[in-house]
Parts: sequence; structure tokens; C-alpha cells
Amino acid sequence: MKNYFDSPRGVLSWLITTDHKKIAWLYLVSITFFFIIGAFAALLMRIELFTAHGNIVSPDVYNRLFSIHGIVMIFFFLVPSIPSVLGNFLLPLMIGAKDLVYPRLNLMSWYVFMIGGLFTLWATIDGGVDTGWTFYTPYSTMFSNSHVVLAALGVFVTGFSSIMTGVNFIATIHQLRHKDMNWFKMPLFVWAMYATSIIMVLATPVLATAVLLIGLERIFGLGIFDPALGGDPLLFQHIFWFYSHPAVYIMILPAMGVVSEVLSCFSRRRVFGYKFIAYSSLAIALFGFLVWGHHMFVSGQSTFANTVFSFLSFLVAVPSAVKVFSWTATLYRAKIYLRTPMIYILGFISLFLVGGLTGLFLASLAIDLHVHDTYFVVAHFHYIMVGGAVMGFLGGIHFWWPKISGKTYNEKWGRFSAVIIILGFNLTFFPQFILGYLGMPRRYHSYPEVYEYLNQVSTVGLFLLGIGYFFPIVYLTMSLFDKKTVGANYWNAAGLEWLTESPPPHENFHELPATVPDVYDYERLPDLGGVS
Ligand code: HEM
Ligand SMILES: [Cu+2]
Repeated sequence: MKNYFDSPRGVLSWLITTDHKKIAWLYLVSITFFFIIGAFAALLMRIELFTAHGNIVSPDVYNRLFSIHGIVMIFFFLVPSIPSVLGNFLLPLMIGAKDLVYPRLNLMSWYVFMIGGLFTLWATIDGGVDTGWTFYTPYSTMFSNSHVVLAALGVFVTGFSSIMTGVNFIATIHQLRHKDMNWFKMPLFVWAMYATSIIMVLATPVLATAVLLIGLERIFGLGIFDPALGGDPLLFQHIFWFYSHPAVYIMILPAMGVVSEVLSCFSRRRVFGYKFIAYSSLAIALFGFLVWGHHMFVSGQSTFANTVFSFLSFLVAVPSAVKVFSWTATLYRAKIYLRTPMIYILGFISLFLVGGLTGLFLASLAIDLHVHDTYFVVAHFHYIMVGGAVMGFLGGIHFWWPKISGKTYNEKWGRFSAVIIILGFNLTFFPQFILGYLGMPRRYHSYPEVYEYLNQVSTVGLFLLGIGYFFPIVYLTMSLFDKKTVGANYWNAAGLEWLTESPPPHENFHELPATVPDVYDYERLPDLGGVS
């Protein structure tokens, strides 16, 4: 039987494909490319920070490096990662559909993504941008002598790709679910995609507005943000964070969806509190819009506003905590299989816990006053975004790799890399909490010597982390050339996607069961398959 790789074949078949599975591959290759660029910028930054006195790059180049790093990692790697790769591949399979509702829109969103991405990349490398990924005014509108307008334009264009994907997912979930799959039979990963898509559709236009206004103000001197012309620079921060806080959930919610799937498979248990996990995704999507002001505690915002935003920030942590409690309850007294995907997922839970709890520190007014714009904040968001979202992505890729490629990887290498990544990650970012607490500000290319030791630990950690990331890229790519293929259900898992062969045929299923199985009913299934 022909699988999707073979029908049809050839380079052109990839560039004009409307098969969601091939489009997922286009995204996988593209975001890996962007990730490598972003990682390279990070390596250069950490090499610079190895010693207290800047001597590798000039301050100006350093500013451009962290801007490239932030812009590329956020907009061109992390935001699209799980939705565009795993979401694209799995969503139709998980709900028993042939494809997304709008397959051509799906392809178009990849082209828009690439156009925006390559354009921004060109702008950030050829001359560069020094505003950081946040494009704060008045610096970005009045003082920066860098390619602000071009980079902002690229981000603006890419936003449309995000919106198209969100619309496509929402419509697909509403219209193409298997007749027997009601909302509460949906896998939690699909719930997570649904909540994420709502944020993508509602929040992305706000970001587009923010960067568009930056461009207009720079070119035409509109005076929206310039007080001399009656504008308000803080207005930019309000608009920007109104997107960018919800956007952190575009990065983390999909990973939470992966966690629920992998966790129940590798503990052979029904996920505890299915409905709580499903609803908490929606709660996060909605509350996420109410907390943007916690990025502006020290901006001169009124004390009343600060207090309200602080309170709301604590509130938005509740649904995340609900999920962590449910996962913990799932693991309680379960037989746990520590295969590669599960190691990543347990990594996610522990690192996200550190990231989330330190988020509560930052949401507390008095503590934020002390650690605002220090390395404490850098550590916090990396625990969420790298420790959380990237771990979820890697866990998901390893879990569904047999389905996606029809091949399997070497389990020993898999486990080894996962452990290296977790160690390297903590070595890199944990010292940054201490650095921030001690007062080292972020975004500086040199610093007082007292901070040198911890910075060196962090730089060494990043090399370890880099090595850890390198392995999966290599062994997963190599596995594609293996002769040996795997069966339909490598892990004896319960989801619909495991009923069709690996890799799936062009339109996913030859036949579907009349009734959808309970996708978490692990009691009726044989033990975990795969390698032992
Ligand atoms: C548990 C819920 C969370 C809370 C209460 C929280 C709170 C905060 C606060 C108050 C700040 C501002 C700190 C400052 O500027 O001094 C902050 C910064 C940040 N957070 Fe979180 N956060 C949470 C979850 C997340 C998640 C899920 C992500 C990402 C996926 C994330 C990513 C970021 C980023 C990127 C920044 C830095 C923004 C900058 O460049 O200044 N946070 N967080
Ligand atoms: Cu926020």
C-alpha cells in the first residue's frame, strides 16, 4: 500500500502539496532551520558573556545578536513549532479526518510563513536590528539606526500565517470530527490545539497592529507613540503585551496537550481529570488576555492597575496548576515506562513547575521591583519556553516519530540525549536565577566581575545543551534511511491516529470504525510496545 511519502513523489509534489502530513514536514524542516540560526546567535552571546569584559563582539553587535535570537526563536521557531508540525500532522488523524478543511489555505500559510521568515532573517542579518524582539518605543521609533521597519514588516507578514493556521484548525475541529466523536471524546491534544487556535486568531492581529504602527510612526512620523506629537510611548507596551502575553500560551498550551497524550500512554493509565484538563486549556486561553500589565509594573502604571494585574496573574496560574495536579495524579502508583518520549515529558513537568512558580514571584509586585529586567526574568521565561515548550515538542516528536516516518530511532541514543538536554538546560539557566537575584541586568554585553563564575557555568551548560540538541537531529534524520519499518501501533496506544498504518496513506484512513474508541482506555490494551 502506498504511503503519503510515495503518492505522489518528486520535489514539486512537496512544493504544491495540500496533504497536511507533507505540509507538516515543510514546517518541520523550516523551523529546524530557524532554530539552528537562533541557537547559533545564543552560542555567540554566551561565548561573549564567558568573561566579564566584552571582547568577542562590540556592544552594538551584541544588541543585534539578542534581537536576532529573540525574534527568530519566538516568531519563527517556538510559536509555529507544535501547532504547525505536530498539530498539522496529527489533528486530522486524531479526529478521523482526511485532511484539514482548507488544505490549500494550509499550504498558503506555509508560504506566507517562509516569506515573512526569510525576509526578517535577511533584515536581522544584513545590518540587523537592535531593539530586541519587543521593539519598545521610543527607541524603535525614534533612535534606533537599524532595520526596524523591515524586521517589523516580516513579523507582520508572518502573523497572517499564524491566523490562517488558527482559522483552519478551528474550522476543522468543528466540521470534520468523526461522526461519533463528540467534544468530550476528543483527545486532549486536540483540545489544546483548539484553545491555542483561539489565541492565534484573536491575539495575532493585535501584534500586527503594534508592529504596523511602529513602521508608520518611523516612516511618516505619525506621533502615535511620540509625546511631543501628543502620542504615548506606553501605548506601545500595552498593545504589544496584549498580544505577547497570550502568545506565551500559544507556545506552552500545545506542549501541555502533548504531555497529556504521552503521559497516559507511558503510564498505561487514563489521564486523571480529563474534563478539568480540557476546560483549563480554555480558561488559560481566556484569562491569558487579562494579565498583560504584569510586564509593565515598573513603567509608571498606577498602583491600582498594578495591583489588579498582579492579582489576575495569580489567577491565570490556577488552570496551569490544575493540569499539573491532574498529571501528577495520573502518575500516582502507575507503572511508568521511562522511554525517550516519557523522559522528555517528565522533564517538561518538572521544568514547567519551576518556570511557573517563578512566574508567581514575578507577579508579586515587591519581588518584581527587585528582579525586573534582570537575569531572573531571563531564567523564568526560558524555564517556561525551553524547559516547557521545547521539551514538549521533543517529547511529541519522539512519541509520534514511528507514526510520522514509519521508522524508529535508537532508544539508547534517545534516552541519552534527553538526559543530556535536561542536565544541560539546568546548568545553563539555573545560575541565571541567582545572577538575577544578585542584580545582574539582562541585555548587557559586559558585567562586573563578581558575576563571572555563574556566567561561566551557564556558558558551559549551553554547550552541553547544544550537544544534546544535536543528537536527535542526527539520529532522527538517519532513521529515515532505515530499511526496517514499524507497524501501525508502535506503542500500543489508544488514539485514532494509531489505527492507520505507519506512515499513513495519502488520505489517512482506509476505513474508520463506526464508533470512536475511548482514546484513553489503556486498561483494555496490551502492554507498551516498541523497544524495551
Ligand atoms: C504561571 C504563569 C506565569 C506568570 C504568573 C508569569 C509572569 C511573568 C511576569 C510578571 C513577567 C514580567 C517580569 C518582568 O518584566 O520583570 C514575565 C515575563 C516573561 N514571561 Fe512569564 N509568566 C507566566 C507564564 C509564562 C509562560 C507560560 C511563558 C511562555 C511560554 C512566559 C514567558 C515570559 C516571557 C517571554 C517574559 C519576558 C518578557 C520580556 O522580554 O521582558 N511566562 N512573566
Ligand atoms: Cu505576561
